[in-house]
Amino acid sequence: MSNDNITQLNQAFALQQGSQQLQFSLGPGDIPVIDIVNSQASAKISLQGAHLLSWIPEGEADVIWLSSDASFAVGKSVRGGIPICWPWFGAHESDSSFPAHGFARTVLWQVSDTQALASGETQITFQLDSRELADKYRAMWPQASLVEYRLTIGKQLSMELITTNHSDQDIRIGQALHTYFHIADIADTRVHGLEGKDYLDKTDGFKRKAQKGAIVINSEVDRVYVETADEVVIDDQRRQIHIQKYGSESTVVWNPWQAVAEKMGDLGKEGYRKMLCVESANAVEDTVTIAAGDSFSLRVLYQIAPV
Ligand code: TA6
Repeated sequence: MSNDNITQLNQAFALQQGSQQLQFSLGPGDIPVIDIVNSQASAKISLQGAHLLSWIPEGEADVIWLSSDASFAVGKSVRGGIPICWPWFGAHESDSSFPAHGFARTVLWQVSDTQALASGETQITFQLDSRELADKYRAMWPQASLVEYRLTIGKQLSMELITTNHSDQDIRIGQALHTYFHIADIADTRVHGLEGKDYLDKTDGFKRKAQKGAIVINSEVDRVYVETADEVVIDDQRRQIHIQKYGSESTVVWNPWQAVAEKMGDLGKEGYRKMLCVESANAVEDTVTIAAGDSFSLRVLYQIAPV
C-alpha cells in the first residue's frame, strides 16, 4: 500500500466532527491503519484482517491486549487485538497445509462505509468478498461468499460479522472473534458464566470435561466450551469486562502460560500474565451451515463495569 492509497481512503471515508474522528494512515509494515477518536472512546484498526488493535473507552486502560513483540507484516497475523478466524476455526479439518484459523485475518479487507452516529459512536463496515481473493485463497475456499464486519466504537464495543452465501449450495463455516483481552494480572483474574458447562480440552487430546466453578488460570488453558450462548464476564479485580453474544454457541478460553509463550516468540516477556483470550466462536461441534442465498450473523458486545 502506498501513500496514494491512503489519500484515496481518506477522501472516501475519513470523518471529521470538529476534530478528526476517523482517519487512515500507513502503519508499520506499510499496512493501512484506521484511527478513531470520539467523545466516548478511541480505537485503532488494521485494514489487514480488519483487525482491531486497540479499544480505549474514555477513562479506561486499553481493553484489548497487543503484544509488545507483535510484528506487522503483509500476510502475517498480529499477536494480540481481535483477529477474525474465518472460514474455519483452528486447524483446517482436511488439509493441514491450510493456515490455522482461516485466512480472513491475514488478507486486506475493503472499507465499505463509515458513519459518525448521532449517539456519538463511530461505525465502520468492512467487506471481504471471496470472489475477489487471490488464487491461493480461492483454492482453499472456492465458494462464493461475502463477509461484512461492522464495528461500532463507543463506550461499548459492538462487532457484527455477517456471512452471506452467494453460491448455489450450502456452505459450512467455523469462526471466532479471537479477542486478546488486557487484564491486570492473570493471577487475579476469574472468568464467570461458564460454570457447569462442558468443554473440549485441547491440552488433553480434546477430552470432554465439565467446568467446576469460575475459571481460574494457573497453567496452560486451551478450551472450547460448548453450548455457551450466555454472557461471560472477565473479572481481574480492577474491572469487569462483560461479553454478550448472539449467534455464537461456543466460547474459547486460551492462555498459553509461560513455557508455550516462550516458544511462540511474539507474546512478549511475561505477556501471558497480561492477556487472556475469551473468544466468541462457532467452532468444532458448532460450525454453521448457511443455505444458498442466506446470511448468518455473529454479534458480540463488550462493556466495562466496575468491580
Ligand atoms: O484459540 C486458541 C488457539 O486456537 C490456541 O490453540 C492457540 O494456538 C491460539 O489459538 C493462537 O493461534 P495462532 O494461530 O494465532 O498462533
